[in-house]
Amino acid sequence: MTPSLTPAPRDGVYHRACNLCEAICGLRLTVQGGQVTDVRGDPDDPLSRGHICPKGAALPDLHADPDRLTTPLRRDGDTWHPIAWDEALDLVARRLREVQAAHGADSVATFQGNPSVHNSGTLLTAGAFLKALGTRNRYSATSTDQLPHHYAAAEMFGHPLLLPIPDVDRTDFLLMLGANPLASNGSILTAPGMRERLRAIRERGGRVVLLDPRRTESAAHASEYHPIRPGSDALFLLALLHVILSEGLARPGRLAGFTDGLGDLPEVAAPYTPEAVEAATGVQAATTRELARAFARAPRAAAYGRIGLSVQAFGGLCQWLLNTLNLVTGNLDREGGAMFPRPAFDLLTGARAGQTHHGRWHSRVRGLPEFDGELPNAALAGEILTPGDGQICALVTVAGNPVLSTPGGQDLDRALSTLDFMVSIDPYLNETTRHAHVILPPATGLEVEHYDVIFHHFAVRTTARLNEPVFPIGADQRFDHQIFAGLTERLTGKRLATPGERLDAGLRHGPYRLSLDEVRAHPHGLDLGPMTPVLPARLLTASGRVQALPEPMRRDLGRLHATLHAPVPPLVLIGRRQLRSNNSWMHNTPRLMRGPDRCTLHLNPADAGGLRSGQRVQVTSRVGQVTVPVEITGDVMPGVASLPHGFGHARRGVRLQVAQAHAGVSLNDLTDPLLLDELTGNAVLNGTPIHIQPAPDPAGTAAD
Ligand SMILES: Nc1nc2c(c(=O)[nH]1)N[C@H]1C(S)=C(S)[C@@H](COP(=O)(O)OP(=O)(O)OC[C@H]3O[C@@H](n4cnc5c(=O)[nH]c(N)nc54)[C@H](O)[C@@H]3O)O[C@H]1N2
Ligand SMILES: Nc1nc2c(c(=O)[nH]1)N[C@H]1C(S)=C(S)[C@@H](COP(=O)(O)OP(=O)(O)OC[C@H]3O[C@@H](n4cnc5c(=O)[nH]c(N)nc54)[C@H](O)[C@@H]3O)O[C@H]1N2
Ligand code: SF4
Ligand SMILES: [Mo]
Repeated sequence: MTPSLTPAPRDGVYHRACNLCEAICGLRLTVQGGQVTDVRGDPDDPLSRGHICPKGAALPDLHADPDRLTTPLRRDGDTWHPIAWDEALDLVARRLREVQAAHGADSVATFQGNPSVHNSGTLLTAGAFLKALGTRNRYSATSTDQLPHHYAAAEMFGHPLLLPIPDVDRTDFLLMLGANPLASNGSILTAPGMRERLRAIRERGGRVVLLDPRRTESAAHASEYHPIRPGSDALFLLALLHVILSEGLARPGRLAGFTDGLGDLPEVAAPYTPEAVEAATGVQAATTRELARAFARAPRAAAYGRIGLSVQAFGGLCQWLLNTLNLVTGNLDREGGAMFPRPAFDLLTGARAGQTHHGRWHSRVRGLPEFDGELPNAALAGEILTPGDGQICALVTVAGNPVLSTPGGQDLDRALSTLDFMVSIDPYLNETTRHAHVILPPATGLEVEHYDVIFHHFAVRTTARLNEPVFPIGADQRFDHQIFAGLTERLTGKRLATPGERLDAGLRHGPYRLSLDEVRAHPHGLDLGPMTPVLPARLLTASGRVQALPEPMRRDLGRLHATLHAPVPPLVLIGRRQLRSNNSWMHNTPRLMRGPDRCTLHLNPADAGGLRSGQRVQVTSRVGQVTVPVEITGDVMPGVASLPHGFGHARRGVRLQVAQAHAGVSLNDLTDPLLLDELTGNAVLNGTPIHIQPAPDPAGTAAD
């Protein structure tokens, strides 16, 4: 079916931020003859200062994409029929209520994916709809991403969003683990143009140290790079802490006046000498010792770790330890250290101590605890497939593609085909939404008015920017917020506040007492200055004090200690983000897919056996098997292989022509849903034990 043509934009120059990733770069778009003829970085954006990446330039392509859906679709067997919006919303509300009436409120599950935080309309309205459903089966990308950051923040500072952000523009020492901002453009670190920001640290005499199992694109812009064994970072961080504490290098300064638990840290770190962790981490003891001393002595230093430290078995401990390193060296809440942004729309306005909960309920099958109202998404397939009271019979997905993005994706793929009802609010017919009975496709990208509610909370500089739409929408299109308002009204009879009303109220009550109109009047963004210290006033712990050694972390150390002498699997698999990719989507954009296929397995020469680059290999894990071309490279350390996530588009019924031509395989057909960071419930997506063998020769001439 051909999508309806969306109306052409007016000619002119538009300024708005790219909403594809956390860098939120200001863009300058020129429209001539109804076409976007030029996209470049906006040099007047006070945060991004002209930065742009290839994805930002490809943003207008979404609108020309013939596979993008604009009208609701209803599935009848394998056939999709367009239906009218009112009919679609009525049908969805009725079916969800029917399932809940028959099987209970929790029989409907919800999954919210990554772009729902990149669209303020979705962010500010989806919650009310999900709440109206009243289900405890809520899932989101959080538990395959940054749950350990939130967990550590809640335990130490009292709120999941009190996330310390490395003040990269003023630091003298950036210690970075498991992050690749040159490919990802930064995460829980909104600092567009990290290449220049890293160069500036080096040019002012500072030091950038990177630890990663792979010599990444970011390694080239660091002062030094050290390989580290996947999943061993908590041991390494404890060894740093041990050196700092045992050599009298700790100087928490002002923070000591409102921090509990500092006195217990030396004993906790005692077993983890650099020598004791050397074998497990692969980092030489002398290196660890030198790094600890230099970090502690640097005038201003920040320790930062992202996905690589989060989607692993000790994610919660890693994020606690990073915060603790910053804390004991006096770098927390200090310029050039790790600081807490205070954005103009501040989600902490009105927050009270003790509101975050953990373990109030548990998943039915595996007994996994909720965190802040959500269950680990590694549990979702099992909850659908396991019969009994409380089984999930219906699913709502919002801006997510969990078949490709969650561990053991092929189980979920199978599970989704058994549901009584599924609805996806998503502009594409992809690996997940193909299982839906109804797809409600929202307007997206440059069509949407957007304010970055979330990412200003992670930004190295406080700015505020309202992004006006470039493309008008057609009469048959709807925004996410209209879809959620329509569904909520049908379920509750209540009208939802519009995103504009919510934004205006939030800005007025925020720390700068702005209004939406004031922000709108600054099309390049309003500059509100650098981060400033906010503790102890911003703390939301019950005690009103920082907790340096939360009890759940102390307890979890036993689990970590057991790994010190555990056998190391011969080969483990990690992920690989790529600049021209965006999780599981944007693979349908021809200009981003040019060049050789990128879904390849990187393997160190020491692990290659007789394999040659280009040869196809079977990769097998406990849960699955895929066949991919191999690339032999010294960039991954021995014993580690790497494969990008978000591919695997060859599934039947998917409507993504370009992506299907570069289908690749899904990394998450290999990741194991049984492996979790037991402390937080986050999925373990890196460090998966695998073995490889040459793929059988298609011509049948292979030895076996
Ligand atoms: N093995 C492995 N797995 C991973 C990761 C990894 O590093 N390794 N990374 C994890 C991380 S960090 C994340 S965040 C997740 C991401 O995984 P998901 O949260 O599942 O998100 P995406 O794969 O980005 O899929 C986004 C979906 O949103 C739709 N969409 C785009 N724009 C809009 C919009 O404006 N409105 C609506 N309603 N829908 C929209 C797209 O069509 C697409 O279907 O993957 C995780 N999975
Ligand atoms: N181009 C592009 N940009 C993106 C995305 C995308 O898909 N494409 N996704 C966006 C999203 S949703 C997110 S959450 C961010 C993520 O942002 P980042 O975390 O910066 O992204 P990654 O490139 O996955 O970096 C993680 C690094 O951890 C390393 N690693 C893996 N296992 C371990 C380990 O056990 N220990 C250590 N020390 N390192 C390890 C990997 O080799 C990798 O280099 O990126 C965002 N930006
Ligand atoms: S870095 Fe991120 S926000 Fe900036 S242009 Fe690229 S995708 Fe968009
Ligand atoms: Mo993410």
